[in-house]
Amino acid sequence: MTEPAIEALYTEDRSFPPPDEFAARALVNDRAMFDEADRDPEAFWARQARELITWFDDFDTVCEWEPPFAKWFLGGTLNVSYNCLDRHVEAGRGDKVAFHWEGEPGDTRTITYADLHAEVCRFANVLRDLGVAKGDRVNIYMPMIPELPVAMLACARIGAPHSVVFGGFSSDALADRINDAEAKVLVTADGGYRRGSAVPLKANADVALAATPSIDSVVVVRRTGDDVHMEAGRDHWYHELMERAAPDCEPEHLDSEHLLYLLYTSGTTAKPKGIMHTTGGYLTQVAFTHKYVFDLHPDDDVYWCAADIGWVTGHSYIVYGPLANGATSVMYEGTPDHPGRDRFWDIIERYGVTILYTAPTAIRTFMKWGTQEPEKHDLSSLRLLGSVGEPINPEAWIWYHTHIGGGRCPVVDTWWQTETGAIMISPLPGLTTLKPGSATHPLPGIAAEVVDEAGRRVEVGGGYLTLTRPWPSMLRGIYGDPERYRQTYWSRFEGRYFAGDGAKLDDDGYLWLLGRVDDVMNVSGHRVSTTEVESALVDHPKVAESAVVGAKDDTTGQAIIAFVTVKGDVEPDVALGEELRAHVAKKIGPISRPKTVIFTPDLPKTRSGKIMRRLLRDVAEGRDLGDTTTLADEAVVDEIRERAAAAPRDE
Ligand code: 7RM
Repeated sequence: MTEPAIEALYTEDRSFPPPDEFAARALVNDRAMFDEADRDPEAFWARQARELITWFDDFDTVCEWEPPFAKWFLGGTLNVSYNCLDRHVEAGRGDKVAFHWEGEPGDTRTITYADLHAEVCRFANVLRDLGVAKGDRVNIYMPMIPELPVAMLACARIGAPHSVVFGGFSSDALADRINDAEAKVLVTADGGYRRGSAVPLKANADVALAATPSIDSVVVVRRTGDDVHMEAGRDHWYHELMERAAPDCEPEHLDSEHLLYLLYTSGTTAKPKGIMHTTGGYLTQVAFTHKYVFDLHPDDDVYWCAADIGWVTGHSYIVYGPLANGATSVMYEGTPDHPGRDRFWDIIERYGVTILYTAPTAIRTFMKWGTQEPEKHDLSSLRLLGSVGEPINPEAWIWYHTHIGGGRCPVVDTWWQTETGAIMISPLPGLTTLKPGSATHPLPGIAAEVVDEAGRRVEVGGGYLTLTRPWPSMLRGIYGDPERYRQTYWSRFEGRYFAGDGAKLDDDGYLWLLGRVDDVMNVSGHRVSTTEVESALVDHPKVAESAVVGAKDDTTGQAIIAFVTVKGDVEPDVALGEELRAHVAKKIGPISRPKTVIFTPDLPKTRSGKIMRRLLRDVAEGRDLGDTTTLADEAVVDEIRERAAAAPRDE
């Protein structure tokens, strides 16, 4: 027997079949779609592409695969903005609400498909008037206001790839991304609201613009009304340009492989990678997954994806998927704790949200805040819950299911990446029996396998998660660097896309994501996943959230250091630390017992909410902090460092 790449230690026995009433109404409640896709995956995707998308010209080739480069639906032409807007208006659904938008201060706007269509056509003309032609890149640096999807869809309409940079990023990050894309126009706003104050986006952009020679024009949306510098000849107010623009704009007929957007993923140290997504395959898979994973009934559902559009989750599941499917969505500008910690539950009650899609980091924060917050509101409109971004620990899953879903809503744990473009591994809520903490199975048409160090398939147990077949919404490359694309994703295992994540298969063939393989700990020769130890900690009734790291240790190679955040009313002390160490040993075995437990009010996270274990490893090993540019809140780390210095150690 060779040592497993990652050990499988945690067992979870609870399971949840789809409730009868849910299954009865669900779009998918039998295996026909899986059978069809197994028989002929390309024919399956071709059917989805023709059913879900309107093509100007039908395609003649489903997939051209010259590893590692794929092209989908060749010969086909289409327009994403036509699919998201015109065809719904033409079908008489112009009055249907596309977005119930809510600003953080409490201002609201109701935007129908007809409204959105009109605004997008005008803004597409604005961009053309500024000299943007098909193929030119447009950068977008905006708060979560309706003009953000308008700008994206206007780009899509004229075939100008967009590059959205999350509004929380710094001037430097913005400048790097503008320069890599050589964008011609920047669309931004004076500012946006976050946790009660205005974020000065235009002022940040001005700093970036000093070092971005490709930018000819800047369009500024007035959101906060704060004074901003406007550079004569370069900067223009959105509302002034819109007033002068022509109202009608024919959508470009674009090849299926036309570049739709770039989205930069920040590697921890290296230069950000411009992930390329194209038109036909991307739209097909986001529409497909949005419809079937969320069991969308567009006439009844009010759908809310509580991510930021600056991340891929927002691109695929706030903008392109829901609009392609003609859904009614909620879009919210701000944070979940403004003005109170019940803002999400208040929004759900007021709009009658039926489907909620959010991240484990948010769920664990809600756990920390306590059940009294959701209990203030009527959440009975909810019928389905989703999770994305990190592994969801079984206890967080149960909390979400019980306290938000009232025990009646299936929870779909959806695994995917910026690079995959759309959901890859997920339950189908009317069919799949759920296990809390498992993303369950690859979707129809998707092929995933767990392999060992040598790339041999693992049937049961832990290893590396790989994808073995091209999929329609896969990244087409890294902008300007095909070699880095090959190297990063296709070189570790021959003929396989390697995602960087560990995973295990249980006895029933369910997939469990185990976190990034870079974070796997080596304790006395045992390869222990961070996720499993964290799940064992979160299993304790007093724990809300935890992050564990392996720190160098003379005896065991690495020792497990646990950073723990407790629930709202708990006072952590030395005895609780001991209790937690014992709890982990009992739950998943003595090898995984943390050497030290450090209590901390918060954990360091990226701006999209993922725990930054790398920083905690630096703290645990007493090093200077590495790169903190993607850290959401710098003060958190100082606080943790002080607590780490004071924590009792088990030598
Ligand atoms: C959508 C998104 C991708 C990384 C991915 C994983 C982690 C995302 C899950 C998950 C376990 C999940 N794109 N991840 N979803 N891990 N279960 N359901 O997050 O590019 O920003 O991140 O996120 O490590 O590789 S992303």
